[in-house]
Amino acid sequence: MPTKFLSPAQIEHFSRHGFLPPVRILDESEAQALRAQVEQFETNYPKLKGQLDFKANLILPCIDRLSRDSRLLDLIEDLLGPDLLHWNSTFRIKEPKTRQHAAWHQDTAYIKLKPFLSICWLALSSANSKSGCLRVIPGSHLGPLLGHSEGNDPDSILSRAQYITEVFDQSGAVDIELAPGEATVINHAIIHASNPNQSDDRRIGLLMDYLPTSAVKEGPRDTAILVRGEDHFGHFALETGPVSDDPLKNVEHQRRSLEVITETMYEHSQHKPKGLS
Ligand SMILES: O=C(O)CCC(=O)C(=O)O
Repeated sequence: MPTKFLSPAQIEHFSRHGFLPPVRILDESEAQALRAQVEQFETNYPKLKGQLDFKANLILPCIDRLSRDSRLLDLIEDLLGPDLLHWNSTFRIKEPKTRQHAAWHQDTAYIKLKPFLSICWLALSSANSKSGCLRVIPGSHLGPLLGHSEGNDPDSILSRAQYITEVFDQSGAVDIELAPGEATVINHAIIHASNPNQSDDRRIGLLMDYLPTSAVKEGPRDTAILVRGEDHFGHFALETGPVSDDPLKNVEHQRRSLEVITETMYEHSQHKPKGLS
């Protein structure tokens, strides 16, 4: 089968190691323009920053458009096939010279989805060892799900301040350094983390979650957007993008999806999506 974006070697790397080596999705000026739009939102609506934590694509039309960008979808199609759902876009922002970080974890601890979620991690600023880029343990997506605990660390950028409670081999950890506009894709079972941002700039990552329409998620029916192809399964309730160009008008619409996520992902948790706080 001819591919649309990736070489067979890149696809093989993703299957074997659980992550894709850096690929360019946006050119640098597009990444800068997108960053400016996101920062304008933060300036205009400081109380709504939490809405970017889950389903940011339902709040910001620019993120909804990006999640449907044909460059991105060609890449994802090479990994997952032609019928694609976009489940969620999440911002992970670490301010300069802070202790904000993500402890080692596997997203499979809380996102019970088969076969797997492909998470595209797109850099909107420089993500490197100094600024605390994404770190992964190559091949760990093929290993077991390790024990996790939720925490309360205010410096954690993760939704539950979660961390792995078992000892595991970290010696093979790899930093995935990305320039603005570049991305990696990870399998959501991979062990990953990120260190504090020691640079002078913000580290802005946008995580976009994709799955094939055939994917099955445990628990009550969740929502997602059909971004390419057809859905012959109906496993997810199909939702539309933002209802308005005005982010304020989108908050109520987003709330309904966040309530579903609370039921499907936060059962027995002391946490809930920040957008509902
Ligand atoms: O962006 C990061 O540094 C890590 C984010 C992450 O691992 C997550 O949200 O699950």
